[in-house]
Order: sequence, then C-alpha cells, then structure tokens
Amino acid sequence: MANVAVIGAQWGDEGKGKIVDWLSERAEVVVRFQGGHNAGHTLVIGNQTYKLALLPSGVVREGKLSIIGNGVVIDPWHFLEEVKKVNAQGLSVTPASLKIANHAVLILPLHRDLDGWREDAPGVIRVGTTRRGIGPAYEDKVGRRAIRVGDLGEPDMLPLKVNTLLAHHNALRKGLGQPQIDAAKLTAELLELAPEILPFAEDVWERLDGLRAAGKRILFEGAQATMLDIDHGTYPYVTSSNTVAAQAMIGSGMGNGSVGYVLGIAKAYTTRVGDGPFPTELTDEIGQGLGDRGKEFGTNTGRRRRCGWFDAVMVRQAVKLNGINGIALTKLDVLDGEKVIKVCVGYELDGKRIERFPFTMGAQAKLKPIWEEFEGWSESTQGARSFGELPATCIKYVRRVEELVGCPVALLSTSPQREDTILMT
Ligand code: 2SA
Ligand code: MG
Repeated sequence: MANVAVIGAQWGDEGKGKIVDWLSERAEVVVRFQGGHNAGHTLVIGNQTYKLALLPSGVVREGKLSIIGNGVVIDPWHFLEEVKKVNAQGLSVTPASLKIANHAVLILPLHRDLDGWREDAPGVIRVGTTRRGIGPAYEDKVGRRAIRVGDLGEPDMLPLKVNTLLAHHNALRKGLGQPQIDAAKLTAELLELAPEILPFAEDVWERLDGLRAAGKRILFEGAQATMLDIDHGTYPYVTSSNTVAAQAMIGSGMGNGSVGYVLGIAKAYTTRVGDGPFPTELTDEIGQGLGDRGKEFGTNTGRRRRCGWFDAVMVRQAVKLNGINGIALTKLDVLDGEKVIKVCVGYELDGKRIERFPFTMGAQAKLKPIWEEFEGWSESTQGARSFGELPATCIKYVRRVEELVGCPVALLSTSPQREDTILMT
C-alpha cells in the first residue's frame, strides 16, 4: 500500500479524524504537516471520545508513531496540556511515541494576542479565526524572526532570537496601545519549557527518511481543508498554511513522490465555520436541520457551523488542486429523511454559467448556485456497513457525486464510529 495523504476537500470538518484513525490501522506512522491547534479532530472509539487539536490522530492507536512535522505551528503550552489531557483519558503519549520537528515554529502568547485584536478591530475584514495565534505565528516564520522548537535547546542563542522577535512585536503592540513584552521574562519562560518539550524534539525529516527506507507505511493527516488553503482557498477567508496535498512533503521534509495516494474527504453536504463566501449555504430550517443532526459545532471553539448543500464544483476543484485519487464521503446519514436533496453543479455569475470557484471576493459573493435535484430517502443509513444495504436513491446520489466531482468514492462513512465505514471496491 502506498503512503496516503488525507486532505479535506471542502472547508474543514469533513470527518478527517475518523478516516485517519480508520486508515492508521494499516500504517505505522501518522504525520501532521501543517496548521496547529486550530484543527479539531473528534475520534469516537467505543464509548470514549477524544478531541484532538494539535496531536496526530495516530496517538489513539497503541504502537503507532506520531509525528508533528516542520510545517506545523506549535503552541508549546497547549502541546503539553493536550498530551496531559489524552494521557488522563488512558492513552500513553510519550517522547517515544510522539516526535515533533526541531524546525517547527512556536506559537507564543503574543501571537494569540495579535490574532484576537485583529479579529476585534473595527472596519477591517474579519476572518473568523480560531483566535489561537495561527496566522501571526506563520507571519513570523516567513518574516524569519520566529522561535522554533529546536531553539529551546540553544540557551546562548535564544536572547538574540527573542530580541529580534520582540523588535517587531513590541513596535506593533505600541502602535495598538498594548503593553510591551519583556525580553528577559519571555526568554526565561521559554527556557523553563525546554526540559519538557525537548525530549519530544528531533529532526523528524531524518527519521521519516529512515522509515521510508525501511518500507514503513506513512499516513499524512491534513488539517483544515482545500478551500482554506492560503493560496488556493477563499482568500482572505482562509487559514495561514497550505493545506493541499503537496504540503504533506514540504511540511514533513519528505521528498517529492512520498505520497502515493491522496484521499480527499468530503461531507455529503457542506459546512463552513468562520466568515467568508459559501454559495450553497442554507439559512433556512433545512440548514438548521443538517446542523442539528450532524452536530455541526466547532470541536474546539464550540462555534456553530454554517450548513448547506453539497457543492460539486468546489469539490471537483479540490480534486484537481490536490490530485485526489479517491473520495471518502462522510456523514451520508445526516441526509436521511430529506425529501429533496440538492447539489450545486455550476454557478451563475453576472448572467453567465461558470464551472470553477472564482478567486476574487467580489465575484465569490455574487455566485448563484445552479442546482441538480435528487429524490431523498426515508430509511436510516446510519451505521450501514455495505454499499448494497443503502437505499436505491442514496446509491444514485453517491454515483452522481462521483461523476460530478470527477473522482471515485473510495470510502463511505455512515456514523462517527470506527467500524461504520464502507470500503468501496
Ligand atoms: P485560523 O484560526 O487562522 O486557522 O482561522 C482561519 C480560518 O480557518 C478556519 N479554520 C477552521 N475551519 C474549520 N475547522 C477548523 N478546526 C476546528 C474544528 C475549529 C473549531 O475542527 O472544529 O473548533 O472551531 C478550523 N481551523 C481553522 C477558521 O474558521 C477561519 O475561517
Ligand atoms: Mg475539524
């Protein structure tokens, strides 16, 4: 089996965590390669529910190695807390089972401050971020002033790095009328963290290279999704990392060609949390019903997700942008009982039909979906474990989705439970 990358094909919350967990049984290593603790992966295993934000979903499987790659931004305080939390739930996450890249950038309290102030500033675009400092941390990475995990192991060099970072941030904070940060205090706080963080840290690219050479199967776990990609998503209503499959290699330090199969995860309808365009959004009771039945609330922030019909144009675009080989269609059971199900097959923009998501805010706001309608099903599909068990109208829906997005459906998920997964052959 080739190394698989699991990528969100919409705006996130497609159920990647469950699919990664399901696939991780067949892999030896699970790698996160972008994002940070803005991700929210819910895993239901028996009667235990794990809510992960930063840790790779592989941590719930004993004997798997989990890796947080260089492309991830790490809040070290959150990291230690999340490890403690899942260990209190009975897992055993240790420096032997989890490695974080020396090259990964740290999220500090000053990043969280800035994220929040920007979200609350009047008269500017409000992205609706998770307020966890993700964007500001990536800014510092690109600005070459970030503190990285491995820096905690060089106490002599750290004061210069902290001064460089604060030269930027204290100037910004002054402009915003916010208190200054003391360099010596921040340096001391970081050095205090070092003995707890450093046992987890290493040059993970080297370990991954060795694992590949030994023929170990590696699973890449994407966070957020294609339409939240900093380049390809609905900019500026996006996250601050590349979320597409190519990032799996950049964000882990593995060479080109390390991903052999890209599995795109798509919900049988669409959701989005945060602001930004959403052509198929349903603001009526149908959308409310999808949200209630699908329990559409942010895993970490608890925010209610916006809901709408499946957008085949968007998912088709995601198939191309990632090189998706197969789709895992999730939460099919949430559509149970809908009399009529709609799918967006194109958009009308200024009286013309288009078949791609346009890149400007103005055009995105004007898109009118062109619908194809389907007869729904009244039977329950929840927990179905074979394709043949599904109602005929449901099968028709899945087959048409495949045609519209230009990619086969490889997996179907019919409940949050690990076992309720249909492998299509
Ligand atoms: P950020 O915080 O800078 O990454 O926010 C930028 C945009 O990216 C969206 N975003 C997400 N959308 C869906 N799910 C996410 N993860 C959590 C979850 C979110 C939660 O799985 O439920 O708990 O609320 C996630 N992370 C970032 C965000 O809404 C902004 O639109
Ligand atoms: Mg999520």
